[in-house]
Amino acid sequence: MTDRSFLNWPFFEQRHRDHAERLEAWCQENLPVDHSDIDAACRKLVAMLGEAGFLKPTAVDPADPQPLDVRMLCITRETLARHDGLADFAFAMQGLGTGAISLFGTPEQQKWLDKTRAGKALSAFALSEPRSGSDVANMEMTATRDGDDYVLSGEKTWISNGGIADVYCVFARTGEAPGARGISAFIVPADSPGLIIAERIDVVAPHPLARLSFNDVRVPASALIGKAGDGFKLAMSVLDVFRSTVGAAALGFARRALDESVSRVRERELFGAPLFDLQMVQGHIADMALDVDAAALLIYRAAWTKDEGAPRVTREAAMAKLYATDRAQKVIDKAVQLHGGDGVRRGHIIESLYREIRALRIYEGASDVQKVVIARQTMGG
Ligand code: COS
Repeated sequence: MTDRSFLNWPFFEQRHRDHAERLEAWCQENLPVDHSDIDAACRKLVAMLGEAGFLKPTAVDPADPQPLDVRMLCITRETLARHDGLADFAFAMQGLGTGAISLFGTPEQQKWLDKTRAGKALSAFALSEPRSGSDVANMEMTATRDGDDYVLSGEKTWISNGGIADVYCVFARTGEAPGARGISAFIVPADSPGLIIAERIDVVAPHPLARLSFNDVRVPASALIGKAGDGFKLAMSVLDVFRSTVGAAALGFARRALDESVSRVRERELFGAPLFDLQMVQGHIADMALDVDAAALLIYRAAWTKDEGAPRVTREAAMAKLYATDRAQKVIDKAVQLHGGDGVRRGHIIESLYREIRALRIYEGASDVQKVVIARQTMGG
């Protein structure tokens, strides 16, 4: 049985605890889903989560726009990840893909949110390019003003939900200034002429992922999110919200690995006694439990700080993501060790956690970038 005592921490309000209960019960009944067709599984998960009302926290309600509840996002990701990594992915992309529209969209643009919150449209966040991942300010894709339109040309890659999304939030260079100050964000429907799925990318923990090619894709000027030239800050503001939630997903994977390991060392006998009787095994379990709790504290500190109205949580979110993803990797590696051969047996839960966790140290700001962010914030710059 997983430890859920953290829900009593003062970071939470009763609505978070109630939500966690409802979601846990739903997960036990509905997850995991069959992953044999990843695209179909993701579409199904979005529809199921939407129907059950669990996608509502991913975006603001256009009829009653309140700030995003980051604690709710984190609790949801942690819980889903503990049951099914693909369910967490499907949930997370509905939020990341629409984050810019939630935070900066006009009422007209926010009409997309009615669909994504209901699970009737899938969204994606298109920031990275073949030659600019960590160095966002160096992106090459262009959006050129042409009368009442913008024309987008270039490539985006590593785009989660690429190939199955209905709408993309795309960042491109509009040239107001060099570097970070000359980038803008656009809403691009997937069926826009000239938008091509150039390549589907297969990774160790499969999920829909693609390289996209924009061949003179024309969008109306009304597709611009926020002001022209503000795209970099807008992307960073979205990542400020969603980076803590990546940490929360890692926390869910780590908690599952810990839970499985606790059962394993209780049940498995070695040298005539339970595995847990070995002090070296007790050391592993202690390290894992400590890493899980410390990660949870950083994640829910960041989420609470944002929910309390802090305009930026760049430092807190970077710490939460860096620590939770790096430590979850270690927790899961220990779980593999404690499970012996089963830990690497294809299809075993620990084997799938081992594959799932790795990408989280790379996407939405690699661990190395988080260190740069934390160091700069600590130095006051
Ligand atoms: N919120 C709001 N504004 C922010 C911000 C944030 N979190 N972070 C930076 N800004 C602002 C800065 O204040 C600065 O504004 P001014 O020009 O008015 O001074 C501007 O944005 C540029 O910031 P900075 O100089 O720090 O930009 P850098 O090019 O040095 O970028 C890093 C710094 C590396 C931190 C940034 O590019 C980054 O986070 N990279 C990782 C991106 C990522 O997550 N990629 C994965 C894609 S999603 S899977």
